[in-house]
Amino acid sequence: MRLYDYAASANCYKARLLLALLDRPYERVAIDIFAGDTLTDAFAALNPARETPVLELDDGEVVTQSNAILWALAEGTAWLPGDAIARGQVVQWLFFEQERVMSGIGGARFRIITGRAPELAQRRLALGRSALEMLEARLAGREWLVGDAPSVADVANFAYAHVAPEAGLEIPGAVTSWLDRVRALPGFVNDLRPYPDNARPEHSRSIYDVTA
Ligand SMILES: N[C@@H](CCC(=O)N[C@@H](CS)C(=O)NCC(=O)O)C(=O)O
Repeated sequence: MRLYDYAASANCYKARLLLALLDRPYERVAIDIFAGDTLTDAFAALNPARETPVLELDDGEVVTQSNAILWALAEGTAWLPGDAIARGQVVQWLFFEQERVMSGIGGARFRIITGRAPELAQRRLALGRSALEMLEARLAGREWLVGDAPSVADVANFAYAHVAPEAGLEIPGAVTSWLDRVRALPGFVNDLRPYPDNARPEHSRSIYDVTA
């Protein structure tokens, strides 16, 4: 199993975190998304969206989209409940993560740290703030996002929620306690790297330099 992966991407960190929690061995293929590594024909053949992470199985099957990777890896483990409603709620929080946590917190943090698109960064920041408020409301009085055990819903949402202060966002109390519960899980790792210099627009060749 191979993970095409960028060390400073929290979408990629999600996959690395679940693999660590599951204690599953894998080969890590470093993709420098700001040095043009996703702009090659070879990478487009792997993922036409030119994004990391990409999981490639030993039989050649490929899964893209970080939360789809979490789902595929978690099937049959304690990280994905068996009950239909609980599974529906896990999907609910995976979509929430992409719509609000990644787009809001992650989108704002990326643009603020690397000095890109200030107006868009402010809109993303407002979305990120509302995401934290919604997480706070969900987590008040409960330990995990779904049911009474940790699941991939927690892994996915942890990835960008824990770096919210790097976008200038304050993490509220119930979310802080939940982040600490995730950090205390056996096998937990945090190998998310800071954005390097070549993430700044004047040095960068990535999909962000040809789109927004
Ligand atoms: N919805 C996708 C988003 C993936 C994504 O945005 N990946 C970024 C890194 S966080 C990327 O690889 N960008 C490629 C580039 O900038 O060239 C997912 O969850 O996997």
